[in-house]
Amino acid sequence: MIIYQVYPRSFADSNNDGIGDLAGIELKLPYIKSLGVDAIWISPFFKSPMKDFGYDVSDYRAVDPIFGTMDDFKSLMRRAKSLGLGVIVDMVISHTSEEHSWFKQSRARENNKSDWYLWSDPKPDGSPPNNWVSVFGGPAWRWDAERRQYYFHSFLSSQPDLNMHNLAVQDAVLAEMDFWLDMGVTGFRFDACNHVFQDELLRNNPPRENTVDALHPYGFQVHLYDQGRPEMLPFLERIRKLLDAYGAFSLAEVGGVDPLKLMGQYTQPGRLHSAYSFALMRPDYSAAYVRNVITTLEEHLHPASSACYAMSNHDKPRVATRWLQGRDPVDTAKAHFAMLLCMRGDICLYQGEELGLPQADVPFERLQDPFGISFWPKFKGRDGCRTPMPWTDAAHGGFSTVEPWLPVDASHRALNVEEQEANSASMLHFAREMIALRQEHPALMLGHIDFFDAPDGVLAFRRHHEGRVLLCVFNMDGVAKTMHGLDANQVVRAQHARFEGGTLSLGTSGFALLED
Ligand code: TEU
Ligand code: CA
Repeated sequence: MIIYQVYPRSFADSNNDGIGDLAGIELKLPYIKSLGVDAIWISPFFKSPMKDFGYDVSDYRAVDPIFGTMDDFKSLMRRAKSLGLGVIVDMVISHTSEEHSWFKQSRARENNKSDWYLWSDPKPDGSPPNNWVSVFGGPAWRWDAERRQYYFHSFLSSQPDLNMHNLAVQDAVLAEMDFWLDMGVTGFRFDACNHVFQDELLRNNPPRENTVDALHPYGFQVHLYDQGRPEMLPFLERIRKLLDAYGAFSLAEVGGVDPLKLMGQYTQPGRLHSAYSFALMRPDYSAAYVRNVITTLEEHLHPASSACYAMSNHDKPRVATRWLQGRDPVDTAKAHFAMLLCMRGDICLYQGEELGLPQADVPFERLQDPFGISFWPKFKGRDGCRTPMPWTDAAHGGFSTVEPWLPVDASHRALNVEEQEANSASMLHFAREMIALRQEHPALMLGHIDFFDAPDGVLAFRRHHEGRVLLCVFNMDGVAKTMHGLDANQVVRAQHARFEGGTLSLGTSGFALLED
């Protein structure tokens, strides 16, 4: 499947309040369909105090008024269905908002929900039960004056973690999924899967030796006990049984210590359909790095399974900036897009990736992301990839007439959809062409992948499917490259490339898909 991720706050604003909404998404469904993708995944639009912009859910069964109503969602679903687009919703099950009624009852030890969250007594000196720290900074334990205990939070202190060891909590979460499956959704993207379980004994994490690339204290310890726990596996099997009753799809988001290994475990038969990590969203850039990610992942996957690749999302700097390396922005964005569309399994595209949008520069005064506000300027947070979609050259990129919740970057206005539609050489036209090419070549989605030797800086692999072989070669270096003796006859698609008599010459950001 090719999945297009919509970040609802920033996609399209139907009522001009500066914040995107479900009715806005519905209006733009024909645009999404025109890209040729199979489904949309909408980041959380449920009731939420928005401390983490929807990833802090206070009611899984209600639409937050900022995004519209349940009728808006039903209408969006009907339109998507008539267009043949799937709708994947985001299930945030590692934690809720502190405003969720479950947490309020748990804090008050009501309704048998006392241990629905991870509560623990302080140490004799009053300090937290162990050394766990939160992803967003500071200790992962917060003292609750009402209950007179600490509770655990992987992310913000306003996002308490559910105690998934309790089967009643698992049942409750499965019931929330059932609610959406009943409404006919295509499936779920499961948020932060590596954070769903913690060690029941609350053992201390060991310190990490190498902390040079640590952004903040989260990187100073090995997260053996607060994430990536094996208890997740039987729970995934329970989830799968429910999904199968509806023929629904599932995609895990996996971060943490050894995400590629966890992805292999999570996608074993009987568990989830697919999983993606942040491996191609890191600043690391080289053909060798990408080859290593794919090879390692393939080694971890069950022979009957596949995973999902993504280069951008609402958490990481946009790929057009992150991997630019001083080259031509449009050519480079095209080469990376083509590379992504040649990966085995599922693909996630993030809104604006089809336009080649660079990371936006959001000034400190306009920052919204609490993660960025805490760590500025060492880490500027996630707002630079969350700014509104530029639809036209109008003020605020035609997103809304009022000032939107995050500013539209001048560089984004210049890359607006309307102008790219009018220019056949644009990134947008190229993106459509590449998506169509993948949909026409089952080898690209399903084919077995094997790498072959290439000059330094060149990523070269074959995709095999039903006796056909497709060669995919990408120059990821800043200088031209030549390869000899390639076993192919014709060029399927290429950029800055010449292929003659088995010899392939690739310029900067050059690539070629060749067939025998
Ligand atoms: O992000 C998950 C996330 O931040 C982790 O993968 C983390 O980086 C890693 O495990 C650290 O080792 C998701 C959402 O995409 C993000 O927007 C939310 O803020 C977060 O979960 C909390 O819900
Ligand atoms: Ca709105």
